[in-house]
Amino acid sequence: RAFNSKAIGILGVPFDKGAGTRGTDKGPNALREAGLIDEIKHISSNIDVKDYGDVHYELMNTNGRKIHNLNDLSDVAACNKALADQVEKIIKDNRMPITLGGCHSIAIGSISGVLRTTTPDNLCILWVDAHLDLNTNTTSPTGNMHGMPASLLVKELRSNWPTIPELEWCKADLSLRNFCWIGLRSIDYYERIMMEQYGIKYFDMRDIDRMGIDKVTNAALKAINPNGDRQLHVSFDIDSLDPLFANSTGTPAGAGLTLRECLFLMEEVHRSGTLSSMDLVEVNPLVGDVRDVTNTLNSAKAIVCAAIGSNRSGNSS
Ligand code: 5AB
Ligand code: MN
Ligand code: MN
Ligand code: MN
Repeated sequence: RAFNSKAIGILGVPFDKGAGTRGTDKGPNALREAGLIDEIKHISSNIDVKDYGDVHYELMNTNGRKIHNLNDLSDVAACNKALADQVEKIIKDNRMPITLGGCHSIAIGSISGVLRTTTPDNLCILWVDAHLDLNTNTTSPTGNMHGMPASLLVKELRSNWPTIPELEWCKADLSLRNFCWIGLRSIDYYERIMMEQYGIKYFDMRDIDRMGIDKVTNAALKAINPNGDRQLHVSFDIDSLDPLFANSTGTPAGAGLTLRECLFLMEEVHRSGTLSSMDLVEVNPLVGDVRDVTNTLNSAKAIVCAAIGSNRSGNSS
């Protein structure tokens, strides 16, 4: 398997219905208009990037049975189903998929697509976020599905979910043991209980204060990929950053990661040689003023570029 492929596939997911705030559907085009694709091309001469455009979806023909506390379930389910097909296709084209959100509910389709090309044991997930995103419809205080993607992807929580006909296609059965979170600082009551119950691996902002980002990064990668033989998916929520660097997002949380910490993290991810797919989510160009939006887009572009080889020490090829 080719890790750290120089061939990249960019996929826009203009979708905001998993969030309580409108506007993440404007994320992909804002990133393109800010020059993301050109910046990727400039990282090195042997990078090959293809823009697959945006995911489109049509609502499924279901009887529309309402399920408790899942806002806009039909849209979330249909969008993610179409997204999973596209991600699978990009990987079969021998490219590394990078999905541009979109709200974080799109990790359901993105990771499901990856799982059609590998086994659950072979895949590990680094979830960079202020939030845990591990709610179910019974624990969520909001019903917003961008706070639930991780729990729909893991087998340990399968029995906590009702049968959801529109998500029947989502067969992801990753283990929570293959997940590690970085950047946490806003955790719901029931999420905290689940963290303890399942012994979830994480490095929250307190850990980063104590250990520093270097030790945290390497401990996180080691925790989910001890022998370095698994492929890595990074699900990067822009709200992991401090609002100073990424204010244009719907659920900001103060006292977060600096851009420098995030660049270091993603440079290390690249150096690990294990990155095989990535999401960059929750950029919302409708939040804040022009300066906030520019700032947020610049941070997002730098994070994507660092993940695929842009290095602050310089690039020589
Ligand atoms: B994001 C909250 N935990 O479930 C919930 O931005 C916020 O993808 C979720 O991390 C934030 O609604 C979801 C209160
Ligand atoms: Mn978040
Ligand atoms: Mn998130
Ligand atoms: Mn958010």
